[in-house]
Amino acid sequence: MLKFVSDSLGVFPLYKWADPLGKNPYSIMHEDHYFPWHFDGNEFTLSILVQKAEKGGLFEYSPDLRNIEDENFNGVTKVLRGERESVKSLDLKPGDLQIFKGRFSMHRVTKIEGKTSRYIALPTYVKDPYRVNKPEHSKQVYGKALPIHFERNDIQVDGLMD
Ligand SMILES: O=C(O)CCC(=O)C(=O)O
Ligand SMILES: [Fe+2]
Repeated sequence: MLKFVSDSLGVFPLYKWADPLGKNPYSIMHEDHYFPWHFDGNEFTLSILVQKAEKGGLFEYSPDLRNIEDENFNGVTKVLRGERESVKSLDLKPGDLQIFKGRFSMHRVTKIEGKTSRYIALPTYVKDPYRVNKPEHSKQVYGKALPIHFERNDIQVDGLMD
């Protein structure tokens, strides 16, 4: 899988993420759950949808909204205010496989409507085999931070805020 992702992206070397909470997550979203706009702590994520919501649960993203030279707060603000110009929306089918650059492309999952939960697998990949999420980021996404998140908090990543 690592070789497949590395070859697909043309990124060498590529590593599985060291973050114990973020390295191999899956997400289960029930009715009314949504995942708000965010950037990831890791560069790349592969996703495979396992079960689709009856309605909603769309993966939306703004491709390459920021890069390591430019946080593009202007562009981020526009998307957060609801401007749709740079936003793409994917109504994934079970079995669909994506590789996305979640550190640079702001993304979200829209609200799940109806009783069918959305299941998705989300293995994660990085350029730096050592670093992990910032403690605050880990708390927000996974509900807790572990000692490793504090121990590795000071590592300079790529200059982006989070
Ligand atoms: O569920 C998805 O499609 C995206 C999940 C996501 O953005 C994340 O886990 O950081
Ligand atoms: Fe994400």
